[in-house]
Amino acid sequence: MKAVKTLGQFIIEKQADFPYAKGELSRLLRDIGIAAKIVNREVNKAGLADIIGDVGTVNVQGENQKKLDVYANEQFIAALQSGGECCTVVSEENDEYVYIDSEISKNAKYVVCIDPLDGSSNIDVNVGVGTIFSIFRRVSKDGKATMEDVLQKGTEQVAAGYVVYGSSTMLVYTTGKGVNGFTLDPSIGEFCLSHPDMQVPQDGNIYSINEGYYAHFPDGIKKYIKFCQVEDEKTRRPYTSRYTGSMVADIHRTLIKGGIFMYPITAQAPNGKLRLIYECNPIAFIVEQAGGRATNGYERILELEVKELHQRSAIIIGSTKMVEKAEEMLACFSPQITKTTFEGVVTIQ
Ligand code: P6P
Repeated sequence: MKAVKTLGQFIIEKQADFPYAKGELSRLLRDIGIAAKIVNREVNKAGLADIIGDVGTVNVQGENQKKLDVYANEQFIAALQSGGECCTVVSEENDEYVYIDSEISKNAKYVVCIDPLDGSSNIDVNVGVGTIFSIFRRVSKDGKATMEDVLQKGTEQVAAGYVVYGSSTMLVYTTGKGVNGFTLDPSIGEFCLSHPDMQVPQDGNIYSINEGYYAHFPDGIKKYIKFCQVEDEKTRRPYTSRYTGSMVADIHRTLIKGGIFMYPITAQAPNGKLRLIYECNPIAFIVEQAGGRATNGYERILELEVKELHQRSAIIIGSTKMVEKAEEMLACFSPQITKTTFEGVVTIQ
């Protein structure tokens, strides 16, 4: 009978990978794990407790805030505040970054960027939702955090992860040395190592995109969708289409089964819909660490310039061979959109 290894035991075991770290990152990851268990408890009973339904307020994205969004945001920020390892939080639910100027946190080493409850529009219909987090070391030495601390490139992340509240609750994270998945065992209230050293299959046959926007996609994406649908036994086409409307659920399936997830630029979202700092960057870090590929169709996500807290980006991510094929179609059929920046589409002749 294999011994159970909890998230806490695993983090301490791996601490040796970071000689410079005196345990702060380990404690920070454990703080996030604790908040995830608290949020999980509420997500699991959302249908029962009077905790779903719109608060009536609207977040910076212009989306109705559901009570569980607000609750999850409060829980993660509270856990980070009491943990004392994080000096600043960037959250989808907060217009500005939150500097934690308490005695134990104000000079802490780490910045945490978080989407506390991604896919929350699915809560009412019981489809998997998730939390996404990204961890940086602060750039400024101490005192109030600056924009330089919060607008760091994806390549600067020291850790990233997500929690998927689905048929089971899993926490998946990386610190730059591979990706490991932990499943919550409610009987002991611990995340237990269930998916060691996760690897994205190099190729796959599942494509994931909201085809409702087909008319507004760049030609290269339209061509790639048609490529996925062509009958061709040798390349296992037509591929299967799977799209839940919850990025974490779609990415988790892609990590395990292979495939490609795409949220390209559209007429309504000329810079893409998903947010760079607390959705695209952490997910890209995880997928690359698991041997996959993550671009905006033209450039590596982790290399994108970060100019605004709630900056959006297109994302094409998953099995390397499938992402490369989509990029090839974009280069061939949508060359005019060779680089999208925060200011909108830059057309280079
Ligand atoms: P659409 C959820 O709102 C989210 O941010 C991601 O989790 C998801 O992949 C995407 O938006 C769904 O967007 O436009 O297809 O409903």
